[in-house]
Amino acid sequence: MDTPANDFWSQFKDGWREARKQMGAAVYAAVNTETVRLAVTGLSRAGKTVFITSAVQNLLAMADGKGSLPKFDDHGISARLKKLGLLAATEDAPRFPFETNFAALAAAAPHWPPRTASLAEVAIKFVVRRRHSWGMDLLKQREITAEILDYPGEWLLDLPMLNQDFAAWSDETLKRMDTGLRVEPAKPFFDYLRTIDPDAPADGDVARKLYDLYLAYLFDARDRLGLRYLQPGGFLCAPPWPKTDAMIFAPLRLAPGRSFKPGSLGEMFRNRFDLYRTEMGTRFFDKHFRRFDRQIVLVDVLGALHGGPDVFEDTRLAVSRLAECFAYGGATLTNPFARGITKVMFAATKADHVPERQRDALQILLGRMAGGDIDSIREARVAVRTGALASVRCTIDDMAQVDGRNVAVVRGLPMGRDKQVRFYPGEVPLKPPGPDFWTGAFFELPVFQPPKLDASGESGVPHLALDDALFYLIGDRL
Ligand SMILES: Nc1nc2c(ncn2[C@@H]2O[C@H](COP(=O)(O)OP(=O)(O)OP(=O)(O)O)[C@@H](O)[C@H]2O)c(=O)[nH]1
Ligand SMILES: [Mg+2]
Repeated sequence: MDTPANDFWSQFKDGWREARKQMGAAVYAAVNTETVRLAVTGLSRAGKTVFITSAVQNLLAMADGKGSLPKFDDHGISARLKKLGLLAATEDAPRFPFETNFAALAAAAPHWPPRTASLAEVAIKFVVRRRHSWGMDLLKQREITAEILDYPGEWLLDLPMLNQDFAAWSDETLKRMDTGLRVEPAKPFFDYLRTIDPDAPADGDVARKLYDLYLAYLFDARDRLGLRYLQPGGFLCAPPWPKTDAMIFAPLRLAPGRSFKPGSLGEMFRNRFDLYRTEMGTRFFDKHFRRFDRQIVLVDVLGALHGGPDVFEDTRLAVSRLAECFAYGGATLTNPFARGITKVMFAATKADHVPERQRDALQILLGRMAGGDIDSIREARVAVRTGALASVRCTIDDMAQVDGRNVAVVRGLPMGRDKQVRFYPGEVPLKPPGPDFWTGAFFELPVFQPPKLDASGESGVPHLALDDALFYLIGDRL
């Protein structure tokens, strides 16, 4: 019979059951869930998007027992993996278009995913059986979420700008524009700049013309000459905020230590530069980069060798400036890498362009390009290593006769051709090369077609040492 006392008692029991359930869920979450955040860093065209696409597909295939990431099998991770899946987008960033990127690689006519135009994130949830559960149900399994961010490589080079004022940035930028390969595309900008007085009253038309000429130089240097150290990155690839007139500025020639007249062009550009830095700092680096605890810095070392001495030096400078940011992160207030990074890996990408013997050379060369910077990162007690990898292996190793000698080459299908060819890419130097190197044999670097993939993705994507990199970066958390 229902009495008020019985009623009270059953409500109390329901409430208690619900509270226990919630407490259990909270304890489970506290003990068994964690997140590892991996930043895939690299200049434009370094191979970030392809790396993430191949990593995700190979993790999915590994979870299906396809042995696509042997290092994870060797360390028993695949055997302990109970479930792996992609999570929906969060409100922080749009979801990485993994399915579309993979569909491009696995199409009947395989092609590469397009340049990245804005940021996107993919989160992968792993459910793994614990090694030891000490007989407790609560400790049987853990859930680890790996968050990976993709973004246009151009933005990355705004990082060194965060610590510079307008005068220092202008000075450095104009000096760089006045040397080597840059001189020629920068000429129209310099010709106009010479006619400008930074102290003259701000004039919208002059500002716009300077900006347009500077922008034309940036695009020409990137697209025709393959240069990479180009700032601000948000000029080459729209930044993550609505574009306004405040983004119209360019470097100016300034006498050291001099301040601008109020209302002058110089003052206007300085204010806009400061606003740009603040926006890039808060909307991209602070919001997205600060949260990362693992970093992989992808470097197209072969592309840099192929591009010649200026492109190589450009890449070396960029690697070194980025490495500085990891090493001295704690010292600078505005540094987005200041917090929490515990592991960094520098990896030379597209290693399938060279035969096996040369892949070690590629890794050594990259280590020497970063040089002392890697030591400083270590001194800052961050684990760091180098590697050479191909996210999508498009070639196989072969032999060919070059100048009457038998040499190791790679064989693959260049994009748009119908027959495979053998490629002898030249010798990868073990350290940043001197002038003699550049007068020698041309270092070839064709764009290979991705291999035919099974469109369901079940068997994963062939790669070189992608498992080493992923295992180093997140294996310990699994
Ligand atoms: N052969 C080969 N080519 C690769 C590999 N990874 C990348 N590439 C080539 O490099 C190009 C650039 O790769 P992406 O992953 O789009 O580069 P990204 O760093 O995302 O470039 P942005 O989006 O412009 O910043 C691809 O279109 C391929 O031509 C690889 O593992 N092997
Ligand atoms: Mg990309």
